[in-house]
Amino acid sequence: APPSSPPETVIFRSRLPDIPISNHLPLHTYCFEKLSDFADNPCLISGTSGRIYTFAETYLLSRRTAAGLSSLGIKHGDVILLLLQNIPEFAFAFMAASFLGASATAANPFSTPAEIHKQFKASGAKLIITHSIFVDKLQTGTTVIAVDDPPPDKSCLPFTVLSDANESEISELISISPDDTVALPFSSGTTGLPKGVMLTHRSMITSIAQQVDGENPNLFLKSDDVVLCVLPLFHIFSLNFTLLCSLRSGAAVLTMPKFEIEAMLRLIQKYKVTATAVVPPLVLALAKSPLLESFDLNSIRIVLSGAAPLGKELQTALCRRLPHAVFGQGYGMTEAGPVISMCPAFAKHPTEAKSGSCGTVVRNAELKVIDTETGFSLGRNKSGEICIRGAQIMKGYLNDPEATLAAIDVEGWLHTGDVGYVDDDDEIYIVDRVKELIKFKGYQVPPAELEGLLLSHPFIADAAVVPQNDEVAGEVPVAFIVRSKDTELTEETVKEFIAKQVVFYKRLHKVYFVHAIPKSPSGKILRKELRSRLANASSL
Ligand code: 4UV
Repeated sequence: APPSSPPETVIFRSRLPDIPISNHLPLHTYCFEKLSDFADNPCLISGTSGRIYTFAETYLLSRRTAAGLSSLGIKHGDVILLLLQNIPEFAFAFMAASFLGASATAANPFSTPAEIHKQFKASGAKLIITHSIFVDKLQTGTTVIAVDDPPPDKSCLPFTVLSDANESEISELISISPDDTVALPFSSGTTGLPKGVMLTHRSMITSIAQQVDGENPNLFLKSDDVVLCVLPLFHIFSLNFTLLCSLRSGAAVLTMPKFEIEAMLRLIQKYKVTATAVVPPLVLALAKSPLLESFDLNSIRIVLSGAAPLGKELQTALCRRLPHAVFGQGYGMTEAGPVISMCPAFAKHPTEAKSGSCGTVVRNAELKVIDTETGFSLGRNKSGEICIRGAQIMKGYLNDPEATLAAIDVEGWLHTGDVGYVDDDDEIYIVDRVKELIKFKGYQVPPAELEGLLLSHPFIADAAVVPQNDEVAGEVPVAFIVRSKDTELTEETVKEFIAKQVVFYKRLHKVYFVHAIPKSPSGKILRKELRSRLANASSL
């Protein structure tokens, strides 16, 4: 054959066999399917108040919350916005939306009013659930429910309007299709602005089952596990692994509203935490903190790192400090449902995973690696763009068929924008990214959003934002800027201009003034060139 004809597609699969997955069910039915096995076990533990909700109580409160939402007019197909830190009410509200055939979109409560409003508008949300301290960030005219005592002068309702509702009033007539959206996280994907990612009942169940179902689950969680929920539930990693995989498995979830190392170690010791999801900066904090010596952390058996690349040295350093734990990585992407690969050493019958690998592709899914230039499929040990296919991936972007088509091709492959390879043992390694996305401590920073803000400044003629490597955050956003003719503009002014408008992790860390932004003939910013200028500091 001529050299240019496409080679046969090499498809990589899990080391584990496929399993039957009950993805015809609604998500809440699936998550509470084995309720009677552990009804009286702890399900949600509030790390702040110490209040414990059993599985039976969690189920009841989720249904009451659904009845309350329904009485406020929320119905099948509607969206509610959760602006919450990690607290048990997050779980009640999320499951409640599922009961109604509605969906939940969650945002970072530390976002600016403008950022929240954008997501509120784009998602078409009908109601917001938040903490009273964040009510001032919201525009009036929406139904707002505060989980704590609502401020007296504000027109918001207390959470009891939901949690005291009569669960028997949920309509029996709601018919939920597996293809209905149940979660609507926002992600910028491989390009552009944040978009609503439609994760359906089918996709979420598939993703959870790929991890915790079957005779030999890839991620073995048990009903006596206590899972620490310190990563924010508004991000898909924590929502999927910490909350939903635990609900399905009968494990308890210990919620912590914000990361603080000493408080976290105290909670791990007190509740004998057995599993936790972490991001690389948290691993760094744990590996370096002298406080670790003062606490008994021997209960921990699973530490799952994800959302950003984890250095081998860091992995080794933490392993040394937590000798009883299995430490491995998962690799995911919001649009992928989210889990793409998982450490096989977390399985009930574990197999080895090498340091630095992101594990093997999840079961009931297919993964391929393609040449970034030709799109041709690549074999083992060759780096290219990772693509994933299976029932777990998103239905598409909300109200954006064009972006959906660019993300998922006609054969059903989701193109991740991540560059990686699969080795001889089926283990996956991520080595680079061809997409625009910047990850600050695992948080998404979409360059297009910052570039849009920069271009709105009267003294800025052109701008590009790219990642710069950073020891603590992994990456930080930095800007290249072309000043408008005859204007004065300092680095500080630019940084402040952005800082006022965005959540803390999107702030610019450096501004480089240049004469022109390098672009392709079609006008695309040549980000690779800017990144290599950063790597080669003398060319700045
Ligand atoms: O869309 P997103 O913010 O989504 C995530 C989801 C991560 C995970 C990880 C393990 C799980 O078990 C799980 O449930 C969810 O981060 O960002 C997606 C991009 O983050 C980078 C990569 O560029 C993705 O496309 N990323 C995520 N995990 C890793 C990673 C990793 N382990 N190593 C390197 N990069």
